Amino acid sequence: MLELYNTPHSTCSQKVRICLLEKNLEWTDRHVNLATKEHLSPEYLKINPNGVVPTLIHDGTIITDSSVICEYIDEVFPEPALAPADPAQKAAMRSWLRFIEEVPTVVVRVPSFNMAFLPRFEGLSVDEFHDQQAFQNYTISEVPPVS
Ligand SMILES: N[C@@H](CCC(=O)N[C@@H](CS)C(=O)NCC(=O)O)C(=O)O
Repeated sequence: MLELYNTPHSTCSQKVRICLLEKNLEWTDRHVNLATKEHLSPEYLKINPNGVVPTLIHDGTIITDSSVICEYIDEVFPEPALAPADPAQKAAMRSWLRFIEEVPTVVVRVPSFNMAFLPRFEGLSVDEFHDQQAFQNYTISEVPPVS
């Protein structure tokens, strides 16, 4: 069974959904609501201590990080192959994956944050801002260690 914890507008989630679609795989959509900070809940942090989407659970095995998930899916479900077999071409594919992670994903984070999250903080005092944030109801010791 494939379960994808993801968010519709998240580009990292979209990457994995495209991969699942290309493979014609059946998967269960586990919607994570970033607006209500579900990704920072103790339950979600147990499966992804980084507190980000997406996370794949395949028959109980947890895989995090969108590019790692895509490569995992491609290896476990080899047909149709998405990654090239040739090592040099595979290296080029990985360069593009890394470029996407390090350049456009990072660049889009600022306007995304400004549009999606900043309005929620407007007019809050520092104390109100702290009260509104995650981790307010549980201590850091409850966050599971990265294994
Ligand atoms: N390197 C990670 C990045 C994941 C990531 O940053 N996800 C974003 C959505 S695209 C997220 O969950 N953001 C929530 C937050 O930062 O609070 C991946 O590719 O899976």
